[in-house]
Amino acid sequence: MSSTLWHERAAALTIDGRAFIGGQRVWARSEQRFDKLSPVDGRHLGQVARCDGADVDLAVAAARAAFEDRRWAGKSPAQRKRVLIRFADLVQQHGPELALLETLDMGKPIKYSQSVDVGATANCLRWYGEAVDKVYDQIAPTADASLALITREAVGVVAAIVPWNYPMIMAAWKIAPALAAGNSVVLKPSEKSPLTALRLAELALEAGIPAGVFNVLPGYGHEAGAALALHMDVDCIGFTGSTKVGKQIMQMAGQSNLKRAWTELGGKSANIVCADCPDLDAAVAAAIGSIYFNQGESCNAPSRLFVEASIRDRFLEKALAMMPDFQPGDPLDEATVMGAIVDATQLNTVLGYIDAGQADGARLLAGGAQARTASGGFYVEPTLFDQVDNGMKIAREEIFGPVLSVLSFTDIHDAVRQANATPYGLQAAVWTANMSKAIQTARALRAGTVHVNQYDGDDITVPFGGYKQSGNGRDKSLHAFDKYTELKTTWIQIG
Ligand code: TXE
Repeated sequence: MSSTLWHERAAALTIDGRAFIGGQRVWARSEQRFDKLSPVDGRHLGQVARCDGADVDLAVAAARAAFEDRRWAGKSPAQRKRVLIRFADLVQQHGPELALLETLDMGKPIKYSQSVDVGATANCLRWYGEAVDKVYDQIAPTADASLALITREAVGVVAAIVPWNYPMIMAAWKIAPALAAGNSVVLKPSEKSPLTALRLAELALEAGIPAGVFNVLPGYGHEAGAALALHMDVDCIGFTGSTKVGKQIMQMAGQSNLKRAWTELGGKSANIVCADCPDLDAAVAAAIGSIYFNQGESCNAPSRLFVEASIRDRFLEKALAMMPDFQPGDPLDEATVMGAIVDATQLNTVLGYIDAGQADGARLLAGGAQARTASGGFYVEPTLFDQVDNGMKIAREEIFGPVLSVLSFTDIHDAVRQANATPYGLQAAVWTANMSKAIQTARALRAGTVHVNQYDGDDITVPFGGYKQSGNGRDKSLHAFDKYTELKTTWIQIG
């Protein structure tokens, strides 16, 4: 579709910013609303309900009532499967509308909203639907006179708090396994990107998920988010966001009802390219493509690039040749690969880090400034720093923007030591043709996912999550069911 057509569709959009509680669209009890502006060009998209503790009470009560009367939990796994697959089909059918909402709401290119975000969301819902009637319970190997059944049961009311970088996908990673397992869910999207979550709730109802089972509360973190994390009747919370707020979530879980708390947090992932890398062009393309994808607003972005000193010049030459491909453009143009930064606050954060990199003595090789477009909005040039030291602020802290730091090394053990010298542990990569070096390095890297000779391996079948302060628990794969189910042992005397 041409960018003119996308712009026409955008102009014709009407936004419904009301919350979704008990199957109904409602404004916040307080009547408070906030304005949602688009980072694409600053346009006013509409008003959104500013939910707080009173709305959280209503949504949790609706979710609890739905769980207790077993209108969803009581359905057979095969019935829940059929509904989730219908939900996935509806997401796909409404793909262009959802993609447009996602792009206008948080700025990513329409090309990726359609191919990545809509596709991965539908796939995630379908996969957990397909999976749930293939998971068996167990019988423990106890003595003859008794039978001990080990069964999985839904936890109950699950709160999901998600960020703005992949609003639909992050929601799907939580709600798909939670709903498949029979839980009721209250989802709080980020205040920076609440629109697709609200549409997902309508599509879920249309697919046959009963009213009350899936509720969506837009609002601020310190209001709706904190009220959910502190709620005494929420059994489990699944959170993706910053490490700072992740720590608060764990504290709030502990200070309230010790709800199960699962966190997927920040990263400062290391990408190590050795001189014996089997395909330098592929390594350059992956390093550059992965850091600038989604404007760098990805928790697993390989933001620290360690290049072996003997190939550094060649690597940088090839990397710089790729930079023009990543210049930001109109997110509603399907040719654009780098869109807008989510809002003015994040833009200033990214620009602040670029200033810090220069002040600390890193060498700015490309970008380094805000990119101005005719339409306004928030854009940053793809930025590349060389001669970065692992102790510099840009190498230590998660920037969440299109900024790559290049560090060099001469000894793989030193590269691994530096790669691990971070509080984060989400992802890492090593490029080498020497398989024993690759495996030894992969073992030594303290990260939830390690790539060898690639960076973008991703599939719903593999767990996603971090070591250390990148969080606990895992999204995706069958392992996600561990977060949203309780194990029950039932002893039966058979004498
Ligand atoms: O995240 P927050 P923000 C990192 C990234 C980014 C920084 C800030 O470095 O620059 O975090 O982003 C809700 N109680 N990541 O401010 O604040 C909030 O409303 C309960 C990494 O957007 O962590 C939103 O729904 N909830 C990350 C969600 O938490 C609270 C993705 C995430 O917001 C809350 C996003 C509170 N007190 C940001 N405060 C990743 N790893 O993918 C906020 N929230």
